[in-house]
Amino acid sequence: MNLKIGIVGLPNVGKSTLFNALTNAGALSANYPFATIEPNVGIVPVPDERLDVLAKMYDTEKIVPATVEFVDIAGLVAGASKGEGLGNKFLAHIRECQIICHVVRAFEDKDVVSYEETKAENGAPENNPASGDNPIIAQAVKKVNPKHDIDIINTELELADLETKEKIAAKRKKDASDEHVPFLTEKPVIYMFNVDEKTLVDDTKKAELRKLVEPAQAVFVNAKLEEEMAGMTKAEKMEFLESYGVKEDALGELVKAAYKTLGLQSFLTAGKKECRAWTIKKGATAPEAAGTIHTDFERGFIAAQICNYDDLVKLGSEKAVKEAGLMRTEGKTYVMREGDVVEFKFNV
Ligand SMILES: Nc1nc2c(ncn2[C@@H]2O[C@H](COP(=O)(O)OP(=O)(O)OP(=O)(O)O)[C@@H](O)[C@H]2O)c(=O)[nH]1
Ligand SMILES: [Mg+2]
Repeated sequence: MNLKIGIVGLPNVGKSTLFNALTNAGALSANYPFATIEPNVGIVPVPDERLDVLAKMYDTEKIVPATVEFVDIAGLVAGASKGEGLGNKFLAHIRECQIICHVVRAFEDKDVVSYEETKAENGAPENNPASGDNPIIAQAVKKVNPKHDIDIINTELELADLETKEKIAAKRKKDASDEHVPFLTEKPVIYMFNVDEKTLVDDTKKAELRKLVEPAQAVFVNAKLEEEMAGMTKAEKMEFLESYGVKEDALGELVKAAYKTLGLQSFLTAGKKECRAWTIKKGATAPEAAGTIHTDFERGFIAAQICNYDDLVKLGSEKAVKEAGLMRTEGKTYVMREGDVVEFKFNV
């Protein structure tokens, strides 16, 4: 099972800058709304230092991390479902994701225009409260306004689902077959606030933003800083971030939040040939975990030989773990735990 995260948000909030930083893929990020037209897709390894430790211990030839896939689409605007902006056709790419990362601009930079701001300046279409018709409102939307921005996107996601429901209803009249439709509003959301350096370490301000989206999880990043780290080694990145008082990069933060929101955990396999991390649901049983490696492993499951990663590292080898009586043989009903290092016995 691989994690797939869809990035949504208003135009020019830093989605592509972030996508680039997350994937180092070099997607076009530019200071004009709708810089992104086609969706960008990038697959990156889930950071997991345990794999390096295991690889050393087992003198492993290959490390295979779990992966996470990011989808960056064009910015949505108020009225997207009616074709405003680039419309919402790119949302289809988000339907296949397990989770939505909603990027919200919370950084101040008068040089970076917000879409609502351009619209206000150009005079705006009717029925738009954030319009230039009213100078006071136009003034107000020029200020960074996360709550307002979040509401716009959430409304567009709801409208997109309504549209889908109508389409299904129309189709059902002809064809009764029940199809599973992954509605956008049913997907869990993580809010990623793109903040400036100051806010990054301002706990009061962060608490305020967090409150806007509770009970959803909020993460705070500075897309600009993340972008500057492209090409740095992990150690250099951490040193750079620490100089800003930050302990984790955007990828780490987001993946952690996604695992938590989706109730995921990982288990590890280790050997001479490869060390690998696998993603499973919390509460998955040993045969289900085996099934993520190969369906035959699940069908022919006999037992799992399991030790805890921390024990393994403390004692230094599998042999030592066995001698200490900490290697367990678990059966079909065993519920997997985070950090289990596993070898499956199966029969096909
Ligand atoms: N000051 C500052 N500028 C940023 C930050 N993040 C992004 N920008 C700038 O904002 C502009 C827009 O960034 P993009 O990443 O292209 O925005 P987007 O959300 O992908 O926009 P669309 O694809 O048009 O929807 C670029 O000029 C970025 O350099 C940030 O954290 N701080
Ligand atoms: Mg973009």
